[in-house]
Amino acid sequence: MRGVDRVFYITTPIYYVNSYPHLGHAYTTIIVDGLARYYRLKGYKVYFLTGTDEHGDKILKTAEERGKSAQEFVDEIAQAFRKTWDDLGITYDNFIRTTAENHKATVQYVLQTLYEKGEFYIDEYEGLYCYGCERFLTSKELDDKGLCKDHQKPPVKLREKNYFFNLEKYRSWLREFLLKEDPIYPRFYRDEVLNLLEEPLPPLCISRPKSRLPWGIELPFDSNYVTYVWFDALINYLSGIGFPHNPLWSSYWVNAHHVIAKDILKPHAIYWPIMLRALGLPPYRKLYVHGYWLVDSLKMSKSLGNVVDPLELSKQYGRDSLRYFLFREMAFGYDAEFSIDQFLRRYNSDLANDYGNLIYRTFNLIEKYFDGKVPPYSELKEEDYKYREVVEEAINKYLRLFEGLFFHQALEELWQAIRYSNVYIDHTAPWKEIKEGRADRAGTILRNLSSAIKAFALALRPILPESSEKILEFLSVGNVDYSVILNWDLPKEGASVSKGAPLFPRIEFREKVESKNSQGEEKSHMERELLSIEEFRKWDLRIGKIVFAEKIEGTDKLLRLEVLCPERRQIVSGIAQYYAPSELIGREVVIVANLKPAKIRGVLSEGMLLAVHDEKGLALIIPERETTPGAKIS
Ligand code: ME8
Repeated sequence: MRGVDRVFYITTPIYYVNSYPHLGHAYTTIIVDGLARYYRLKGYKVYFLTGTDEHGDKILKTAEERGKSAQEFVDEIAQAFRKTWDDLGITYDNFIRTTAENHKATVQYVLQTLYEKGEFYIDEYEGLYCYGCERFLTSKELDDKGLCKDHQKPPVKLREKNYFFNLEKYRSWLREFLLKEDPIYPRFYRDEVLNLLEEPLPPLCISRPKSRLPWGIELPFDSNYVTYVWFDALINYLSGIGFPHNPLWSSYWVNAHHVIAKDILKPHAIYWPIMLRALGLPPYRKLYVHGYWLVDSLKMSKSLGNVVDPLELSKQYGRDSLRYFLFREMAFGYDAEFSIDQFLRRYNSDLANDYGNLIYRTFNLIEKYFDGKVPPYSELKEEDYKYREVVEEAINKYLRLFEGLFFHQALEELWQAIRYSNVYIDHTAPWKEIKEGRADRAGTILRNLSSAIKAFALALRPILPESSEKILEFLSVGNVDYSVILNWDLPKEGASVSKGAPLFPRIEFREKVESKNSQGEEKSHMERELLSIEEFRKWDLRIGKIVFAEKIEGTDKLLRLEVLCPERRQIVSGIAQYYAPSELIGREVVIVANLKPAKIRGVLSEGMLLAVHDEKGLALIIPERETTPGAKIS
């Protein structure tokens, strides 16, 4: 492999210090942390940069409002960001602040170099200036009332002499770079930028008169001006690795990756590559762009006052639970909705029910029947090989998908194998083997499971670092990397196993349930049709365990399910738009067991699954803990 491929440089945006960190900031930082951990596990030399953006008018104004000096104010909030990342266990290598001397020196070096190359010109310009955006706006950036679309405030007419950077000169190069190198992911964001590049690029005003805005980095060639906050901020990606004087910078820069949300696509996809090109430096390798976290369909942001505090969530439910939710719930590139109910639902179903249970059951059986030592393998049976195949396929898919930033799909694949593990343990029933005197058979099953659990824990180390570490410790596996992920001889025979405390105890919570009539008013008992207990008793409701699921060809709503109840029966269910077949295997659901069999699209259906349907979509009814297939519900 070439040298460049063994280093991995990754950055978050540097966040404005006009407010405290919220879940949106934490998302980007946690995703970058996950990627940094992943590449470290693959043996790369990783450099992870984050930090704070501390200049500009907005920050000066906020400091004044709080009765503080600008420096005092930025010190305080920068410290809050750093503390949040430390408390969340973020493994950054450097925290850059734009008010630090080394950053200022790099910005001035870049400004001077570009000035000497003749990239800037001075001009008198009259335009509409938005103090929120801290720049002149074009007519396209105003709404029909003449307000700034982002800030919903009228821009101010300003006439000023300033320095400008001719971006248009680089437009055709940028188009070619975006098309040839394909650096922006997901690709629809690249296409959005290509669309902007259809028209000439207006010059970028890179200065602000000091008389109007003193809080910035002085232009080295004209002390009457400071530089534009974005020009200053983007350069953090170079100053953070020691550009230009520390020779290390170039070894990292060759494999640079930036992660941002879509709000700051334009400066990263247009200004930044052009600045690098003008400097004579290669552009970044990849720009990864994610969507917004929304609350009740609105972007989570300080100005809307709908922010969620990531530290509170992690204190209450654990850092790993927060990380799991963020990786699992957002399809990278698209918006996702945050709600505490969904957070807890995800936690209970995936972490407490599927993963936590599997670990606890397996380790408990080893403690109980094998004296807490990994048992030896005896002869492996067909079902054991089949199980290994399912695990190997899921792990390979997971790693591929993770690397491509398809995090939610990666986790879905892995969970398919985790759920299947619970089916494997149920079917092979090692406790029964023990009781019937076949301890060697039980040992083989439990060793197979322990090795799969090691693979899951290792695979999940970038996402669930703390619990993975604990699980590997419980298995006496130690600090291993991805090279042993599918080694079925690890953990070693005879190694100690302890079950420890449950890693993800279930959290009881009450979901908000609405019961309203068509006028939106609460329904009274009288308005509802009432059933007698005899009528209710006619319903044969039972627990069914889904052991097979597939889409019915030629339909987009229907799935064919095979359910243990306790006998195996076939059910056709209209839930294909809400659940992938792989998500369902191993799940326990509630079924109506005494419905007359019927044919749906020619396929026999012997029962019905119960589910709720609300404004968020459809959710299956599942028992609160693992139960027995066929158990009656009353
Ligand atoms: O733009 N959903 O800083 P900023 C998801 N200083 N991510 C969100 C989010 C949300 N609701 N809200 C914020 C700046 N973010 C500049 C950047 S970089 C050279 C300069 C995250 O404090 C997301 O990463 O406004 C977004 O791009 C960033 O915070 C904006 O942070």
